Amino acid sequence: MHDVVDLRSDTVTLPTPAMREAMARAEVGDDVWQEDPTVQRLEALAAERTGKEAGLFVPSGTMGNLVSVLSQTRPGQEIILDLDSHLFNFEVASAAVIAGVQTRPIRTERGFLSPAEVRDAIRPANIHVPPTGLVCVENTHNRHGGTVCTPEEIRDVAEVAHKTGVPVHLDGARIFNAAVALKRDLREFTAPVDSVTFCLSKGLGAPAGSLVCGTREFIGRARRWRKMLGGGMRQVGVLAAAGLVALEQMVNRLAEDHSNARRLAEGLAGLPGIRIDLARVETNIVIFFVERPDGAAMLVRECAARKVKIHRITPASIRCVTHKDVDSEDIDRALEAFSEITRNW
Ligand code: TLP
Repeated sequence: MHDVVDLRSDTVTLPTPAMREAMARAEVGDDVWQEDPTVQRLEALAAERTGKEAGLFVPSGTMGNLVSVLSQTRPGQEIILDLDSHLFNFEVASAAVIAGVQTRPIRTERGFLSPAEVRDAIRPANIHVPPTGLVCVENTHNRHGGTVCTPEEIRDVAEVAHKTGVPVHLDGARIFNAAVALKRDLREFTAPVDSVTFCLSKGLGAPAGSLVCGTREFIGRARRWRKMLGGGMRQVGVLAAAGLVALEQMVNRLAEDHSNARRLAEGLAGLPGIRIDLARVETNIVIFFVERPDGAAMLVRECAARKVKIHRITPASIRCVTHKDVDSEDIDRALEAFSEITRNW
């Protein structure tokens, strides 16, 4: 039970005592000179977990995606992604501004492009058009409510892209949620793709940091781009130490967040003026619609007055994200607040 129930995002998670302990004891060195042993351990562990040759520690998921796009494409190319993807919507147009690529967003049902959609979107060799440089997949999918793409679906999409020589990047900010939800090995999700970013600072609870993984050659390029973007940090083993604890101790417990999300969603489904598709609640994200004019803003306000924080993502919809700092009593409190507010409207 917590004083404030913060369901705005899993990015609000606080480091665990084991993380703080590990951070205090971390052996460090200058990571730009590749002399930080803790960062090297984290990068090696990330590479092993994703089944890739090498890993690179970056400050954020946003930088992880950007260095991946920069390392996989050339300016003037086009990247194919889902219309609601994080990369297209919430990374400040970095792919366009910094990588100089054109984005080709495709509207999808659950956040995942089908092999046929990818095939149709890949550009033919023609003097008028930008060559396709990359296909991006986001798993789990944030704006579609934490939906999960299976390893087979990723494989089929990658097969189409690879046939025309186009690499695939996985924005796996929450890929561990996907692996835990489907009870599959992480490597099954990452094997078909050429590069992957995953985050330590969301459900896994570390204070900061993401990893980019891929071939040694790709990571070499990504390391240079990271430096250019100002992401070369020095004694950053203090952060990597928390990341190691995140990978070693915090993955399996994500199942708890998924069951809390399910309970929250089922409770919401019974309330007047709330519309929710329970079939979409597959991991730790719950998106629902408020069928009252100005209802979403009002719900955010009224919940805040009851010490429950939620996030309005459109004028009519709300996102709640469960995480390690929300327990089942907190879910009950949030549901009580929702039920009290909706009873009176
Ligand atoms: N998502 C954040 C916000 O930026 C919306 C959140 O609260 O969910 N990929 C995906 C799928 C993400 O959800 C996020 C963060 C990122 C990349 C970027 O990671 P950071 O915040 O570390 O730059």
